[in-house]
Parts: sequence; structure tokens; C-alpha cells
Amino acid sequence: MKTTCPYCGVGCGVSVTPQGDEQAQVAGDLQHPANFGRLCVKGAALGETLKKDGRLLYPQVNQQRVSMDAALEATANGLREIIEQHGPQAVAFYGSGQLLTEDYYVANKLMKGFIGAANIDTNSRLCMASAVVGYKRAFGADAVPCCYEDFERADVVILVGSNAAWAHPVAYQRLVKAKQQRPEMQVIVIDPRRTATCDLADLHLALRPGSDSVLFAGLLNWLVENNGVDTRMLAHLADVEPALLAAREWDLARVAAHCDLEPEQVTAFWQLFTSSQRVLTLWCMGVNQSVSGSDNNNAIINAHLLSGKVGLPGSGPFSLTGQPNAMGGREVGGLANQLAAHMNFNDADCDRLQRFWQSPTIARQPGLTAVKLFDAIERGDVKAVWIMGTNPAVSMPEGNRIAQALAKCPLVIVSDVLAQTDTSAFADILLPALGWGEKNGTVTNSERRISRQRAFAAAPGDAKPDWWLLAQVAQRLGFAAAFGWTHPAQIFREHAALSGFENHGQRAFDISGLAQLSDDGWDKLRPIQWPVNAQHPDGCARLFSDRRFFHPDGKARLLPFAETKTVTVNRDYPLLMNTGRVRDQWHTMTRTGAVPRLMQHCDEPFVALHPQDAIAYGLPAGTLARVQSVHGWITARVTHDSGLRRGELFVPMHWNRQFSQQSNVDMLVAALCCPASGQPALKQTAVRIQPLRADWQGWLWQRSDQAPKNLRYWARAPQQGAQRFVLGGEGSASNWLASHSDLTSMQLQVAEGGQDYRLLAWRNGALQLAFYAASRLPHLDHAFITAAFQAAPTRAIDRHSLLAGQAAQGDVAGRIICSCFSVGEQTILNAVAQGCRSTQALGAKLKCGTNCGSCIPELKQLLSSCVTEES
Ligand SMILES: Nc1nc2c(c(=O)[nH]1)N[C@H]1C(S)=C(S)[C@@H](COP(=O)(O)OP(=O)(O)OC[C@H]3O[C@@H](n4cnc5c(=O)[nH]c(N)nc54)[C@H](O)[C@@H]3O)O[C@H]1N2
Ligand SMILES: Nc1nc2c(c(=O)[nH]1)N[C@H]1C(S)=C(S)[C@@H](COP(=O)(O)OP(=O)(O)OC[C@H]3O[C@@H](n4cnc5c(=O)[nH]c(N)nc54)[C@H](O)[C@@H]3O)O[C@H]1N2
Ligand code: SF4
Ligand SMILES: [Mo]
Repeated sequence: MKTTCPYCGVGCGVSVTPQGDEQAQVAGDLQHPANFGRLCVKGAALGETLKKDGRLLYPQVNQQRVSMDAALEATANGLREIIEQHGPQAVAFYGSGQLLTEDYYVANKLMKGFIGAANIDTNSRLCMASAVVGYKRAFGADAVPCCYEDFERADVVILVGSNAAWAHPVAYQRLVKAKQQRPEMQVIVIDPRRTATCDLADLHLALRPGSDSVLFAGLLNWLVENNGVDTRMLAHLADVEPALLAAREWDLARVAAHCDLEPEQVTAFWQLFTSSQRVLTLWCMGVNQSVSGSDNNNAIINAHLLSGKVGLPGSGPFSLTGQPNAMGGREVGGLANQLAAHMNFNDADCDRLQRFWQSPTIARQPGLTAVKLFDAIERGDVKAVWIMGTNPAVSMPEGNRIAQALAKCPLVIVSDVLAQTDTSAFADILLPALGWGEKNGTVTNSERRISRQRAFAAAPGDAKPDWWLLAQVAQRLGFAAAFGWTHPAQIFREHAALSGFENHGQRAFDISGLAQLSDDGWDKLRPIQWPVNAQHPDGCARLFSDRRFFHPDGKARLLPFAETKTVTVNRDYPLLMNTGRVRDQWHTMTRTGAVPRLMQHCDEPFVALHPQDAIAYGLPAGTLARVQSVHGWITARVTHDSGLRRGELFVPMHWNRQFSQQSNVDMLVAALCCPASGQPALKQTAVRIQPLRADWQGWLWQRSDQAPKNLRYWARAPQQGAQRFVLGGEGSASNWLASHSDLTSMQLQVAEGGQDYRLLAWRNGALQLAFYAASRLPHLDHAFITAAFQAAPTRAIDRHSLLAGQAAQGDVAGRIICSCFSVGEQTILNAVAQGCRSTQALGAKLKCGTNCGSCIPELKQLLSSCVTEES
């Protein structure tokens, strides 16, 4: 069975061989043009996410299990009552770039065409909204011009605010291969941090956060002064003069000073950009999640337009999408400021859409964008919200305020695959949704390629597809005729037909060529890049090759640089905090956090800071810290990273209340937004940091995931057969343990000495709990202890070693670096000591790095750290 990975926007094809209900063998689809058989470690571990533990299986109303019919009735009645009393603006949907296109289409149709308000926004607001504005302002359409094949065609590749090595691993590996084949291909990484992606870089510009648009405005100016303008392009451009005028003041010296870069670095970048026609710029959240997110996008696109580097093989401005179907969401108009199929809120488009839908009403004004939507909930203006496929209590900025808003909201409906999330805690109505492997539909990846997600597993419990839940509620609201689908292919055909409806080449998104697909044809649909229409029956790899754009005059627009605001630090909050992703976790960890293999690479919330700053703030590596902003505080483990700029921190976005006591970084981040896109500046927050005092620290393995209480810090990492918690507490560790666990009916093995306290609890020869505490976090052999929860050691000597936390003999693997083959840091260092001097040699000996390749940058780092130590 062929399907598509549900994680990142690379959109890899996956071949699945189901093995029973809760397991499947997963491999890359050799034929899928996004990955040609490759998968990253998250994709490769998909088979391990099919467990039913923790799933939301049955609907609930006010915490009581009810029938699906009763839950749908309660949803429809709840929405109807609020609409009748307070009007359609009092209800809202908050969706996700992880919904399928068919789900998304239905949600948008219901809200905009039948409820008659445009209050449907999505987590793509936190992600792609600035890119949408950038493309629309420049091209007149939200259209990504490039494709992955351009990676092999480019002479210069620029990655701006993208840690693709971790966030788009298969795309990154494709770049790695391209560079191996053509070492002359130049790679430039623009990121304040030295990331794993920099491993590939010929040039890394560690610019001042938030200064990207200045760097690119300077480039625009440089193009003019250094013969970099494509004069034949000028006929296809409008608003060139004002843009050049605004950029003129940004000469080399000013740019270098503003961006905090050496002038030589800046010219090296500008020269490379100018020197070749085949320049590809890839960007992601470092660009979009900014108070000037939209202007950053246009600054990049400006440079490509003026130099004619667009629409050609190997060249163009290529925004990488984050989620598997953020692009599909953009196509169906799933954002509050768009209508379906690339239509806008003008009278002609509104009328056209209403005619097509034959709907009683149509929203005529944009609705509330995510941050404003939650503000309106907090104020009480919005009284009902249906949240689907996203976890805003974790992922929205000013998380404490989001929680308060949800707690106050009279009607919160949540459709999710999991029973217990930080958001579902606020739900009045919980609707069980089908997840990956169970549901059926289409997604669009970063390069406009539509692929099928196919079902291969049975629906668990009462779970239903999101489109079905929405359509059922729509029917109960009285819209049966327009929501009567019985199969997702019917929805897809309607969506495809709408894209071509009265289009006449005016709207970029046109898949009218797929409007006649039979159910079987839809089922078998092969990956295809839009547009798909009479002109491009087999899809289209690149847009704008003819230099015709979608503004009415056919020209693209340059946008003048506007002086941008940046987030600044101050005396009370002197550090700038950056946030983002780690390699093996996905967002709020609802899927990846449950897979032990994916927890190994990074098993605890951390705050990274420059070693020199760490000295200044008294924060040795491995200690605990408290990070605070005006909005809240979190706790995390300190790591040192000399790849950070001084005065800047990095905290991962993933941890939340299911996995930690208080380490959710969005409690700190302010809801400051780019005024044009409404996208919040999630990458920059002024904070302070201080050591977190704990009398003792320790590890606890237990069978259940019951969260510990009365601690200063904890974080959970699921293991095979047990849950492992890392803890920090006050007072005495043994007293805390006595308050946490009832050990009365168990056989205990205890070791005590000074601050040290260790305890094993057994029942009928099976290990139930293992606890190790000391004034500092004890070093233990984790694999050995976890193994004892699967097969308890029987020899007394091994039980003794278990209490010591160290295997009697044998190697400690250390922190896992290669998740594909579970190869640990210590094993790798031992191999280096035994003479392995390259990643190839390590791969030959230990297999590390030979599958998905995501750990190669870290292998190289370990190799170089050993070489430095030796020399
Ligand atoms: N492993 C993993 N992969 C994922 C995801 C995941 O959760 N886990 N999520 C997916 C999603 S939805 C998304 S949106 C993508 C995100 O993919 P990316 O955007 O590549 O990932 P991030 O880690 O959010 O941030 C990227 C980089 O922006 C840099 N940055 C911060 N501020 C600035 C700045 O001012 N200028 C510049 N130039 N750079 C800056 C950060 O240092 C960081 O390295 O990843 C997708 N892929
Ligand atoms: N500080 C900071 N915050 C960020 C970011 C950052 O870089 N820094 N990045 C932002 C970005 S780019 C993004 S995209 C967001 C992501 O943030 P979220 O969208 O909030 O994160 P997810 O964990 O992907 O949430 C998906 C939810 O949908 C559920 N789910 C999974 N499959 C299905 C399904 O088929 N149907 C339904 N109904 N539910 C399903 C999951 O269990 C989970 O609860 O976070 C944003 N927040
Ligand atoms: S690169 Fe992205 S789409 Fe491909 S396997 Fe990894 S997470 Fe899935
Ligand atoms: Mo995202």
C-alpha cells in the first residue's frame, strides 16, 4: 500500500505493509518523486506510532462517554444556539495544516458559505501566513514557483532561517547528494545559530536575529550597482523604482553593521547570488515567524525578481512548507483572510463562490486570524470554537492566556486522535478522529505536489474522518444537500471543479483536470504537481517560466523595504530566546513522543546557551535553569552550544504538560505579530535566565505514566516497558518517593548513603519501579535499567548492579545519536578511539548514519571534537 508521510512538508511517499492492527512495516516509496525511496527517522518510525494506547476512541460530552450521534447532536445544537443568540461571528473553527484537503475543504465551506462568517483560521497562521502574503504581494497569487528537481539544477543554494537537516531531512539529503555530485555547487546558510544544516554550508552568515530583510534589501541595491539586474525581466515587473529607492540607503557598511556580520561575509553572499543564474533560495520559520515576516519574504522575492532568477530550472524563491498539508489548506482557502480556491473577499469572488456552492450566505469580510481569534474568545466575543488537528494550548504564543481563554469559552469542541492533550483538557465536546493510516484523502507538499494518504488500518472505536464529522454537523445544522458526500473522492471532485470554475487563467490554483476523476481514479491518483488543467494535463513542475504573473497586468511586483521593528532585549530581560525544532520530535509530541526510539536523540526539554554566557549566568552544562519572560516561566536542562551567538538562547518548541512539569516554551513567547500576515514572532522573545535550585535530582522508572507531583522539575520519556522520569525536588528524596508511590505490597531493595538514595521495587519477581536520586543527577546505564523492566534479572549480582544503576560489565552506549540503528555517543567515541576517522568508517563499523543520514552532522561533530582533543 502506498501512502504519504504525515509529518513534514517534504511529503515523502511511503510504502506500508501492515502487520496486524498496531504495527506496520514502513519503507520509502521508490517511485515517489519527493523522496525516491528515502525516509528520515520520523518517517521510518511511522510503524511504531500505530499503537492504540492513549487514543481517543469514543466521543465525550462534558467528560461523559456518549454515542457518536449524541455528540454530533450536541455539537450542532451548541453551535446553532450560539449563532441564533449572538450571530455567526460568535463561532469559529481552528484547523490545521495536518488535516487532509478533503477535511479542510468541508470545514471552510461550512464556515464561510453556510454559517456565513470567515472565522476559520489554522495553525498555518503560525507557520506559512507570511509566505502567503509574500507570494501574493509579489506574484498576485499564493504560488510556490519551484520544485525539488531544482536542487539538482542549482549552482547556488541559499537556506534562510531553515534548519532543513532536521526539519526537512529528506530534502536536505537530496541537497547533500547534489553537492557530492557537484562539489562546485555553493551552499549558503543564513541563520543566527550554527545548526546541523551548516554542515553543508560553504558560507554561514550568523546574522542578528530579525535582520534578514535588511540583508536582502542590501542585495537588491548590490544587484543594481553590480550589473545584477536582468534587463529583460524589467518589462514583467511593476513598482521597481520605489523598491530600488528604498533599498538605496542599504550599502555594504550599513548592512554589515545592522546584521552584525563582517562586510567580507556579506559581499561573499551577494557576489555568489549575482554570479549565477541558477540560484535557489529556500526559507522557512526563521523568515516567517517574525514581526516583519511578510516583508522578509518580499525582500527575498524582490532579489529573485530583479535578477530574473525565477521560473528557470535551478532557480527561484522557494518557501519550504512545514506541515504535510499546509499547502492544501492554502488551496482550499483555509485561512481567515482567503476564500476557497485562491479567491479573495471581493464582490466578484464572493458571488462566484456563492453561486458555485449554491449557499444561503457567504462571508464577505475576512475573519479573525489565530491570535485575534483567541483574543476574541478571551473577550467573550467568540463563544464557540471547534479545534481540529492542532494543539493550541501548546503551540500558540502567550500560552497561559490561551489556556484562560479556552477555560472561559462556553463551548469548546475538539476533534483529535488522542484522548489527553493540553488542549483536550478544555473540551466540552471531544470527537474522536481517524489518524494517519486510517484516513483517506489528499495532501499537497512544498513543491505543489498532490499525493494520496491512503487508509490501511481499521478505524479504532468510534473514530471517524474529520470531513465526515464536519459534514454530519453541517447536515444537522440544516445543510444536508450541500454536505451529503459519502466518499472523500466526491469532495475532491467538487474542490477540483471549483478551482476551474470561471477561472479563465486568472487563478493560479487550477486542478480542473482532476475534476472528472472516478472514485477509482482518485484512489489510484499518482503524485502530481498543480496546476493540472487543459494546458497542463500532466501537471506542471515550475511556474512563471513565461514570466506572466497573476496581478491583473500580468506583472510581478517588487515591494519597497520598510524599516522593520525588531524584538529587543532590556535590562530585566537581557537575553533573546529563539525557539524551534529538534530532529526526532514532531510539534507537541502527540505521535513522536510516544515512540521510545524517537525520544533517544533528545529526551528532555533543554535551554541552549553560549558557553561564555553560561559562565556569566552560573549555569554549568547539565544543571537546571528557569527561563522567564514577561508572560511566564519554564524550567529546562542547560546545554552549552558554541554555535549560538552571545546573548541568545535556543529552546525547543515541543515539550508540554504531557511530557514535562512546566517546560512549554510558548508560555514565554509574546503574541507580537507581523501586521501584514498576523503571524506571530515565535523566534524572538526577551527573557532572563537563572539556575533552578533543587536539593536533589534523580531518575524514576515506573510502569504507569502518572505524572509526579510536588517537584521543582520533571520530564518524561517513554521507554520499552516503562516510563522514565527525570526529576528535581526539594527536601528529602526518600520522603518524596514515599509520597509519590505506594510501595507497601512490594519487595524493596534500598541503598542509602549521604544524599544518595536508590530503591528498586519488585512484585512477583517483576520490577515495578526504579528510583535513583542524589544531590546531582546520577549517571546511570539507562539501557540496562530499561531492559530490566522487560526481563527482570534473576541473579543476585545483577540485581545488585541494577541498584547501582550500572551493568556489571559491558559498554554504556551513551546518548543515542543515530536513531535508526540506536547507536550511542559513547559507542561512537569508542570507535573513534579505535581508529575510525570518517563518517564512512563509522558507518561501516557501527551502521550509524547509513540509513536516513540525519545524524551525519552530529557524527562529524563528534569526529572533529576528538581530533581537536588529540591535537
Ligand atoms: N523534526 C521536525 N521536523 C519538522 C517539524 C517538527 O516539529 N519536527 N515541523 C514541521 C513544520 S510545521 C515546520 S513549520 C518546519 C520548520 O522548519 P524550520 O523553520 O527549518 O525549523 P525551526 O527549527 O523552527 O527554525 C529554523 C531556523 O530559524 C532560525 N532563526 C531564528 N531566528 C532567525 C532569524 O531572525 N533569521 C534567520 N535567518 N533565521 C532565524 C533558527 O535558529 C532555526 O535554526 O519543520 C517541519 N519539520
Ligand atoms: N515557540 C514556537 N511555537 C511554535 C512554533 C515555533 O517554531 N516556536 N512553530 C509553530 C508552527 S510552524 C506550527 S505548524 C505549530 C504546530 O503546532 P500544533 O498544530 O499545535 O502541533 P501538533 O502537535 O502537530 O498538533 C496536532 C494535533 O492534532 C492531532 N491529530 C493528529 N492527527 C490528526 C487527525 O488526523 N485529525 C485530527 N482531528 N487530529 C489529529 C494530534 O494528536 C495533535 O493534538 O506550532 C507553532 N508554534
Ligand atoms: S522528510 Fe518529512 S515527509 Fe519525509 S519522511 Fe521525514 S518527516 Fe516524513
Ligand atoms: Mo509549521
